[in-house]
Amino acid sequence: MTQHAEPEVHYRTCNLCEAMCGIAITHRDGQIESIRGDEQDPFSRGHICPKAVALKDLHEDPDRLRQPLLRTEDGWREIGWPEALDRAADGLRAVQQAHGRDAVATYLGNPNAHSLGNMLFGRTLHQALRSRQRFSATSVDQLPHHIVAHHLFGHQLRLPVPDINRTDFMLMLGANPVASNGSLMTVANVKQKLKDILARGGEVVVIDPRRTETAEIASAHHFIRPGTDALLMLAMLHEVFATGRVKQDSRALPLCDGLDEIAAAVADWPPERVAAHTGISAGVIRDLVARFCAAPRAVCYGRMGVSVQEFGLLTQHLVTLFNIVTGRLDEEGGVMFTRPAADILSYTGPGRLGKHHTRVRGLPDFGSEFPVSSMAEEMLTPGEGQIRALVTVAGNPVLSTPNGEQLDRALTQLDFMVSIDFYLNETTRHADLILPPVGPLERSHYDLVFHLLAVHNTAKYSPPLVAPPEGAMQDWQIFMGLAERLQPPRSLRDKLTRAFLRRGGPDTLLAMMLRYGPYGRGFKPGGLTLKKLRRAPHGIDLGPMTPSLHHRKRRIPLRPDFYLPDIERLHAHFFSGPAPDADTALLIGRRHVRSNNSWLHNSHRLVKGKSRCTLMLHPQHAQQLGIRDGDPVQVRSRVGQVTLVAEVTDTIMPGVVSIPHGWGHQRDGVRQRIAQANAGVSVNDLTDDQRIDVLSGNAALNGVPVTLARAV
Ligand SMILES: Nc1nc2c(c(=O)[nH]1)N[C@H]1C(S)=C(S)[C@@H](COP(=O)(O)OP(=O)(O)OC[C@H]3O[C@@H](n4cnc5c(=O)[nH]c(N)nc54)[C@H](O)[C@@H]3O)O[C@H]1N2
Ligand SMILES: Nc1nc2c(c(=O)[nH]1)N[C@H]1C(S)=C(S)[C@@H](COP(=O)(O)OP(=O)(O)OC[C@H]3O[C@@H](n4cnc5c(=O)[nH]c(N)nc54)[C@H](O)[C@@H]3O)O[C@H]1N2
Ligand code: SF4
Ligand SMILES: [Mo]
Repeated sequence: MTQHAEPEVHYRTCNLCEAMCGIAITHRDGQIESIRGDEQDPFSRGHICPKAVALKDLHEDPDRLRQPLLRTEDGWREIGWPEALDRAADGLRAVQQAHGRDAVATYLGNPNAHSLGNMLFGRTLHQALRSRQRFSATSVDQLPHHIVAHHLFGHQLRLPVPDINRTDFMLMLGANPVASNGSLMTVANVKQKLKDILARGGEVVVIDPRRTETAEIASAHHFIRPGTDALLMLAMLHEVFATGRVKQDSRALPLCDGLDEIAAAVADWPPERVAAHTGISAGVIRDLVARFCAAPRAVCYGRMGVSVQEFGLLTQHLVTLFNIVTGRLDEEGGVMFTRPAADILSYTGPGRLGKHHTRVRGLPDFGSEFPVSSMAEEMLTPGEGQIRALVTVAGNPVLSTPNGEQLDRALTQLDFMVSIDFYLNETTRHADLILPPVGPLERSHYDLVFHLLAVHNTAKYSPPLVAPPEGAMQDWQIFMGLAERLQPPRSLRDKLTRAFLRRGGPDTLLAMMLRYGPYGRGFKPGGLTLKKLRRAPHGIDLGPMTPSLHHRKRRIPLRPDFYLPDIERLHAHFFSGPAPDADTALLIGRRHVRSNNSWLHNSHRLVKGKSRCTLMLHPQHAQQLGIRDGDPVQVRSRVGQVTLVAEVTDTIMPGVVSIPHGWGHQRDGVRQRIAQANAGVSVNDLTDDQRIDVLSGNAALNGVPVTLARAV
């Protein structure tokens, strides 16, 4: 390489959120000059959001760790990789030898899903530890979606995706894609796609306790009282049956078993019954159903906001049923299944619910993971089976899981902790060792997960922008390094497999998956291969989603036996439980396009300007409490309290308040200078680990009862 290299353009996919935007990075010898949207990317066609440029900040961030850190009495000390891996394995082994395998837990955070190596090699780490105590961010997010997919479609990852490109009516509950850029619906430039629906004469209807950025561009928005979406969906289903709008001649309905029981169950739920609880009038509900059913192509999309509530799983099931009975499953413009080039479904188990239960609260596992709401109590409650050590990978559960303060405390009591992460943050500051992988531009990229969830089939591979520094390790190499020390190969076969994996890495596995995927032809010529993808740096178009259910000759069990009893719980909760206290407000979260969970706050260009970590409340509500815009407000819940600035706005439903998550960087020992200067407070110091959806174990982060007072 010469010192005065010519600028080069590197094409890749942004890995920061689910939208899979193609980016073009101009650089000289790896020094980034600019990042812009790649117009030739067949999926995103030039779209990017403000976060893409933060990839440069992340790449260059002096606070990003590049060398393993060992905790010593005099503070952190940088050490070499072999020593770090030896120490990490020794520490984990010692805990397992003294207290059993399950004494070591793992927590996998969100960025794992955005990394090819982590997706393919995560199992290496789990197999080496052989512990049942596995947790992840899934149970503070989309666990209900996986369980419904597992029950109805036979695999936790067979997730139906809204066909936003071709629909005429999009009904959205608990999603704010204009801020989040879409979720379990990978779509670039979602704002334009929603506008396109309106432009072709269609409708976009948003059901949300806040008039969000998405609601602002929708044709209609209705406030809903947090946590009542299951009631609304029951009434909507009632209306479909009561008015004879069940679409018998659709593709999916004849495949379903259990529809009669469902019809009988919703018969008791006319819209009048739920109007007061939801805050949506019977007339609006009836009209909504009529318009939805009349639209040639329509889709109901329920996301994060309805997963993370006390009836999250029931709600997601009812959303899916609503799409089925109105003839929108597996139909153009409804919800459809994708055909990704690398078939991750066959690489992953179908999922199983309740094979094991947690020790303290008896919560079910799903897909061999326990609900993360139970992680702290499993550390704090003494006895056989107590968690005494933890490995975190790409996660920040102190800020991202309910009752973060309790977890913060629990982590100080562990015998040993290892964090695989490139930041010293609120969680990793408790580790004995931090093992930092290379940054995202220093590794190859292929979206195993998000191609699966994408509204249009494409495939794209990106090589690393720059080679990682000498000796640096990727996540998957760290997993292998630990596995080799924890479980030395026992047979020649083991040795050979490991050698193959170590040499080939994720790219070799990807190449095989492509060859044997739906567009591959094995080793015969003509199929889709990694070599072909390497020659197409913008990615390749594989066409729109197509109907697929009829190919599978499989029935769809609607599982009334599992879901209908939860309607009784719903009934008891809303109709025979104690009336809500007049002084309590209901807390919900929110996302902002310049933020990304807890970990992009160290980019000046993303956090600059007015603090976004505010408490939103309605003017009437504020007036009752004597709170004015800009006042400090103390917010209390069963588990904790925080003080932050009020943002008085009529975009939120009266009686509801909103705080974004991922903030609260004031904790001692964090090393992210820009984030610390823009600390905010953590909403998860208010959310309650005991508030869960008991059917799935998912955290109920929304609708948390809180009280407010002007702080003095
Ligand atoms: N900019 C940005 N983008 C992101 C992220 C980020 O942090 N920042 N995070 C990424 C991740 S990990 C995910 S999972 C996705 C999530 O993406 P989305 O699923 O779009 O989630 P949110 O943007 O949080 O929107 C959830 C909405 O639910 C509403 N809501 C809250 N409670 C209720 C309720 O009881 N009923 C109804 N109907 N609505 C309710 C909230 O007001 C909010 O508008 O975003 C991803 N993209
Ligand atoms: N109250 C409330 N809480 C929420 C939410 C909410 O809406 N409201 N949203 C929930 C949702 S949807 C999610 S997904 C979770 C997210 O929860 P987590 O996944 O626990 O948290 P993140 O903030 O995504 O933390 C990601 C961590 O990964 C590190 N990292 C980034 N890239 C890599 C990498 O390639 N390798 C490694 N090893 N580390 C990396 C970052 O430094 C950071 O420490 O939060 C949840 N918590
Ligand atoms: S929308 Fe998501 S994928 Fe696209 S540029 Fe922004 S962060 Fe990256
Ligand atoms: Mo998420």
